[in-house]
Amino acid sequence: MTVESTAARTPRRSASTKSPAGKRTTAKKAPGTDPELVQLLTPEGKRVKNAEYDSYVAGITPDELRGLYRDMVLTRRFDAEATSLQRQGELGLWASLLGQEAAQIGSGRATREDDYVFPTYREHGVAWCRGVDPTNLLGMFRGVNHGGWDPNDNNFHLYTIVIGSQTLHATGYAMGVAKDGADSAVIAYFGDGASSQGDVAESFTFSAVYNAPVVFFCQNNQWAISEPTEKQTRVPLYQRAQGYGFPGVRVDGNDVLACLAVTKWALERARRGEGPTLVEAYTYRMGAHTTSDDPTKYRADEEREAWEAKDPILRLRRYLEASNHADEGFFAELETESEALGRRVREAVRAMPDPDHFAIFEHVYADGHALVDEERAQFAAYQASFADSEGEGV
Ligand SMILES: Cc1ncc(C[n+]2csc(CCOP(=O)(O)OP(=O)(O)O)c2C)c(N)n1
Ligand SMILES: [Mg+2]
Repeated sequence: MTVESTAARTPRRSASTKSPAGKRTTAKKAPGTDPELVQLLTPEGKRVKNAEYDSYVAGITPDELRGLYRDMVLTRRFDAEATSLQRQGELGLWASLLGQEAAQIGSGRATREDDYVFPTYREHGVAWCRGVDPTNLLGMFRGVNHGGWDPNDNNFHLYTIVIGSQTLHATGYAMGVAKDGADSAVIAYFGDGASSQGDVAESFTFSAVYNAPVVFFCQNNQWAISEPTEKQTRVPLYQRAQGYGFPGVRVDGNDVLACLAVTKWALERARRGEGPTLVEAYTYRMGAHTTSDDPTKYRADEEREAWEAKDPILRLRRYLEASNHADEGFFAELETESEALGRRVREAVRAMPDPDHFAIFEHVYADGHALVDEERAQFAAYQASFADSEGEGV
C-alpha cells in the first residue's frame, strides 16, 4: 500500500497499546500477513497478483529469474566465506547480510548503470549487482585499505559506517543530478536503526523540499545491533514519509520480485522528476550484527526460526521449480560456481599485502596539513622505539 502525501488524513492505528496491567507493549503482527506489505511471491513460492506493481516485473524472463536466484546464492556464499575468514583471523570484522539477499538483489537489479548508489556497510548484494568485485569489499574488513574500489567505476559509493550519513550524501548528489538535468536516479541504503538519526531526518526534509531524485531504501531487518525496531518507531517506518511529503511503501524484503518491482517504480518516479520515495523492505537479519556480536544475548531462537520459513532464496527456488524454470542441472552448476567463488575469495584475501604503515596519513587532505604532519612524526618516533629495543634479548 502506498501512502501519498496528498492522501486524505485517516485515523491512524497506533503501533503500541496499553496492556490491562498498564504496561506498554508493542502490537506485533506476523510478518507476511500484513496487508500493507507488497508481496509478489509468498514464502511457499506462489506468485500472487498485485495490481499496482505487477507491471514492473511483467516482462521478466525465466533466464532473468534464474539470474536473480544465482545472484542471491552467490552473494550468500560470498558472505558465508567472509564470516569464516573472520573466524580464521583473516578479517578483523565482518557484517553479514544473511537473510537480506532478496532486499539487496531485488533493489540492486532495479538500478540502471547511470544511477548512483550509496550503501551502508552491509550491502554486499547490491555491490554484486553493481559489478564491484566481491574481493574488493574485503580489504577494509581486513584493515589493509580504506575502501577498496573507486566509487565512480560502478557508481557505487564506498561503504559508510557513520550511521545514516550516506542519506545526506545521496540527497546532495541527487540535488546535483537534478541541477545537471540528467534523468538518472540515486538510491540510499540505510537500516531501521539509522532511521532515528538526525541525518536521515534532514535528508528527508531536503530531498522533499528540493524534489531530489532519490530513493531511500530502508532495510528494516528488525534489529539495530541489540535494539529492536520497536525502540526506533511507534508507526511502521514507511509511514514516516507522509510527514515529509513523499510516498512511502512497505515491501516484503524477503521477496526478490517484489523488491525489484517496488524499487523500479520508485526509481522511475525519481527519473520523472517526481521526487523522493521511501521504501521499507521488511526483512530479518538472520545472523549476528557483526562477527563481534552475539545475538543469543538479546533475542530468542524462535524468532530466527520463524523467519527461516520465509527464507528469500528458498522461496524463489520453490517458484523456479514449480514453474519448471530451472532444472537440477542449473542448481548443480550453480553449486560448482559457488565453490569456485569461495575458493577465489579465500585466495584473494590471503594474498592481500599489508599496507605501508605510513599510508594511513596519505589522502587525508588534498594538500599537506600541519596536524597530519605532526601525527606522522609521532608515529614514526613510535615505530622507531621498537627498532631501539630489537636484539636486546628481552
Ligand atoms: C553515528 C553512529 N552511531 C553509532 C554507530 C554504531 N553502530 C554501528 S551499526 C549500528 C546499528 C545500526 O542499525 P541499523 O541502522 O538497523 O542497520 P543494521 O546494522 O541493522 O543493518 C550502530 C548503532 C555508528 N556506526 N555511527
Ligand atoms: Mg537494522
